[in-house]
Amino acid sequence: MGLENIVISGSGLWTPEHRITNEELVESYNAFAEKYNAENALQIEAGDLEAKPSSTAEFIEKASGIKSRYVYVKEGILDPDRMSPIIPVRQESELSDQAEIATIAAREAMAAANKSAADIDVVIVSCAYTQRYYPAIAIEVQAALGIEGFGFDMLVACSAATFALQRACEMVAAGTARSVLVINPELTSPQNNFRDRDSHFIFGDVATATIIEHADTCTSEHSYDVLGMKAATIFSNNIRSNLGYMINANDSDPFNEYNYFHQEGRKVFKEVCPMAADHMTKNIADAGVEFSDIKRWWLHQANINMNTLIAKKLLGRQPDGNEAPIVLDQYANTASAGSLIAFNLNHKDLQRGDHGLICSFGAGYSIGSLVLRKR
Ligand code: CO8
Repeated sequence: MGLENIVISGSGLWTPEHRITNEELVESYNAFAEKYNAENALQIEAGDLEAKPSSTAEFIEKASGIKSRYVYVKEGILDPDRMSPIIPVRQESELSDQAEIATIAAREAMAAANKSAADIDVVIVSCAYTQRYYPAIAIEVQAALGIEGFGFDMLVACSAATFALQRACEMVAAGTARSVLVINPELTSPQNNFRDRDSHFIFGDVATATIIEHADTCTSEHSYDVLGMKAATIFSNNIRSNLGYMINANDSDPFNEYNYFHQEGRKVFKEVCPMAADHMTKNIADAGVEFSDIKRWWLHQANINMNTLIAKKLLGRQPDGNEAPIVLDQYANTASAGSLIAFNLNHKDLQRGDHGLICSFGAGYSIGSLVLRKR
């Protein structure tokens, strides 16, 4: 099965209205740490407990490039006695939180692609976490948008978006769907451990959406031929969350650090950068595209130093201006959505025939990329 005439024809982005700066986050974490250390002074002194070290905004920006992040709900996150957003449980008759943000991004992507609900056959919701196991968030979104056909959820952490886009391309190429709506509602803040100095700054909330269809039906102003796609996974425990339905049977505390996102950041950095660079090089070559023809690199947005290193490995130099756009300074790490935010905000200026590449890398490990050409 070839990839001929499969296109990306629309992109949507939902950005939360609430924003938290590094300074705000550090102030609340440090207040929490001070209080914790005071309350546990005796045990810390006896060596039975470790004192919580303090965080700094300077470290965060230097180590990650992150200056601020958007969050679905800000209330509660900065309260040293709570350190998590306050998101009330919704009635089953109401649209769930994740379906709501997914729907907003989806509508924007559909408008960009000039598609109505009647044109779409499949909805894939693909992200790092879904807020429940069933019914699938995708089916709820499908109903909210009035789409017929079918929907399903997919979880591939940081590569959830690129992997789902590839499955969508295959469906359109196989003729089992006319258009596919892929949505990445990354609601990370409820799983972010704001009490952990090493990771409290990493994540932000966002939703992205993309339409994949056949070139024959495409009427979009900005569309892209998919020339090549690749996915790879290599098992690693270096980025892990153990939160899941076994907690009840394990008698495990759901707020235990083991159940939150945790990582060996240095190891991830060292192991993933060369894998991602090799992966992209191979995808570009297999797509029959000259490396030097890639005008835009929409890279995963986890860490600015990682992106600089990868770009240098690929280009042999620092990327120029908008060649490899960075959005993590404003959005932080948004799991699978990062490369698609970069795409959403930085694709309309490309000219017909220009090439670009979307690439994700992270937990799993998982790496996914698509080589594109503007139509
Ligand atoms: N403030 C001040 N100092 C700090 C802080 C802080 N907040 N945190 C750590 N330090 C200290 C450390 O204790 C250490 O001190 P010392 O040298 O005395 O031991 C020093 O600073 C350096 O620490 P690190 O070596 O840990 O710092 P790094 O330079 O490696 O930076 C990073 C840490 C930013 C985490 C970096 O390693 C990194 O970004 N690595 C790549 C990680 C990555 O890409 N991971 C992917 C994760 S995302 C993903 O896969 C999706 C998961 C699903 C979503 C989850 C949603 C919740």
